[in-house]
Amino acid sequence: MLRIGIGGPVGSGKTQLIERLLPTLEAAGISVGVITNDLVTREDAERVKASGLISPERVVGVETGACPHTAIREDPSANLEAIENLQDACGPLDLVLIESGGDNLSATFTSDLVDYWIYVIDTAAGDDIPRKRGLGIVQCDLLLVNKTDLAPHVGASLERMKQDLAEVRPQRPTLFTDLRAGGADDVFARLRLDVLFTDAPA
Ligand SMILES: Nc1nc2c(ncn2[C@@H]2O[C@H](COP(=O)(O)OP(=O)(O)O)[C@@H](O)[C@H]2O)c(=O)[nH]1
Ligand SMILES: [Mg+2]
Repeated sequence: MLRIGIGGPVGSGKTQLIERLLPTLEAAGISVGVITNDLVTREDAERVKASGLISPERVVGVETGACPHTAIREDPSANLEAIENLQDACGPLDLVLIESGGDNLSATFTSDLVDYWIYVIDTAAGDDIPRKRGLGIVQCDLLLVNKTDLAPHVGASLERMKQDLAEVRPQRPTLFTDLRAGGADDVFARLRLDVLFTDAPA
């Protein structure tokens, strides 16, 4: 079973990414579980459960308490337990998506918890974000710059972000997405290339 982490600041589009990926994963015959981390609620889990995109029993919400990054880095035990429970209840699973509670730009996932991780930022947070070289942006396996549709409205230059990211993470992939209007086909294509070896058509 493959474990993919999804991190990034609050509101960047992490849950939206999951909602966009689920139909594509299902169409590809990939058996999926979802774990969300929220500070003191299970908001995101409830939202995904209610989406109709996945059987509700395949979605688990973890309450992380004070520091969201602790649950994905220093002490992932609550998430590891949630994965085990999901596997017992709904397995065998091919893939578990683990959404981190939104946190600062330095949040990273431990390899004890995930095999691969995606970091999501958005253009509305400013086009100088890549240059700040947060650990999430520099170290993630796949970076998404989401909300490209908002860039013109907030004066963010996608060109500048592209150039900065080529410098900040020269060897690693970045995708620009509009997850509200568009699907996540290019994200799925990238995952297929990097970690999901399926026979699904491109
Ligand atoms: N305009 C626009 N809004 C988006 C996009 N992706 C997500 N959103 C919206 O941004 C808000 C936060 O998204 P969400 O997935 O909940 O963020 P999370 O906190 O990272 O999980 C929601 O209202 C989404 O509908 C996008 O590409 N463009
Ligand atoms: Mg969320």
